[in-house]
Amino acid sequence: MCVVCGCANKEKTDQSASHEKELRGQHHDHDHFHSHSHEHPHPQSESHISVAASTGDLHYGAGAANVSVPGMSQARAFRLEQNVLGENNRHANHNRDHFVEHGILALNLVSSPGSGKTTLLCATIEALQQRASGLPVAVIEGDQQTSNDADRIRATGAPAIQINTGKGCHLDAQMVGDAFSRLPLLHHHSHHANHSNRSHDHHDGADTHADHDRHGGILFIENVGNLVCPAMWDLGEAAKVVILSVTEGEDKPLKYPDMFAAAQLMVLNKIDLLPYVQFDVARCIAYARRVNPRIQIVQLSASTGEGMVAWIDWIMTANQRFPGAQESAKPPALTERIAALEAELLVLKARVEEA
Ligand SMILES: Nc1nc2c(ncn2[C@@H]2O[C@H](COP(=O)(O)OP(=O)(O)OP(=O)(O)O)[C@@H](O)[C@H]2O)c(=O)[nH]1
Ligand SMILES: [Zn+2]
Ligand SMILES: [Zn+2]
Repeated sequence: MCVVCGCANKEKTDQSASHEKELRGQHHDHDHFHSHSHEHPHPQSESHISVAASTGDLHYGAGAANVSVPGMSQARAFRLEQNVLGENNRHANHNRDHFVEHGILALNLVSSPGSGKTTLLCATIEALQQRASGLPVAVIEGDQQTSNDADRIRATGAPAIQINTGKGCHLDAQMVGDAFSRLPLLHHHSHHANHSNRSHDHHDGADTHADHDRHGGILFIENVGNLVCPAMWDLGEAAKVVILSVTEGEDKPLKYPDMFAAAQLMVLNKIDLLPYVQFDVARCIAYARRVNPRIQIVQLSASTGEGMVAWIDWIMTANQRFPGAQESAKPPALTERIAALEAELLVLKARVEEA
């Protein structure tokens, strides 16, 4: 939860700093087992923390904000999160409109670090080149540091833009919009120059999407490896795909429910390792469905290629499942054929009018 991680915005940092100052002024003594003067508030006195009577287990997500921030009230944490996410959602809606206008299917790949997102993307791009050669595919790569993953993607021939988030633990919609405007293959405009200007608004009437090329394509967004925060950030994608590898344990959907609840598809990766690890596939699927009864599941190995066909099928038919991305994933041959038929129709109409 990013209000806590400190990646939310400057207001948060400033507020936290001032709260910390206030707290530092509140030295107080008390008489339980460590009776020294100290600087932290009593957890037990906070109404948003629930304590299990039998074990003493602490649950910090029991308040209105579902999260505890040192020095910040539940109401304030809740408000702050609403402000930050509200701003993000405005950018996300803009991205979504933009993707739809370009006929692009955008998929947001989320997982813990090392589940195999980049390996899967490289294998996916190669498989798509076989299945639908000519279908534009591009990647936005998110990591805290390095451009290693974008370099791996570019080696496949697909264009990629790396976003380094610094201390940030997730991609946000504005970052994705900025990166998308720099992706040449998916983003042909007759007004490219304007895209360097953040305040440029596609929807201000004078500058509509009418001059965009609607050639379709797929945009993969590899989020920062983090099974928690990216769940709450809408990037304008058609769907979130959560990747879980069999080395991580089958209980992850229950432990990190937000991510599995937000995803339309769970890719269970590294199934080539099943003989060597203790991992109950059926139980994992049951847990995922408990959190999200509608989640779809594909089992595969990005390394060996086993199960990849089902994943590619899912991508190629995704346009039917996500309204607004109808043009996406449509093979270019089909798009060209439709354009040719429309041109023929125009000629026929003109002839009829002449007669
Ligand atoms: N055995 C096996 N190893 C895999 C598979 N997919 C990925 N790996 C390995 O898992 C490790 C991590 O893979 P990456 O593709 O870098 O994972 P990632 O999710 O992109 O990692 P981050 O970007 O750091 O979050 C690498 O050593 C891969 O070779 C698979 O299907 N089977
Ligand atoms: Zn975070
Ligand atoms: Zn990666």
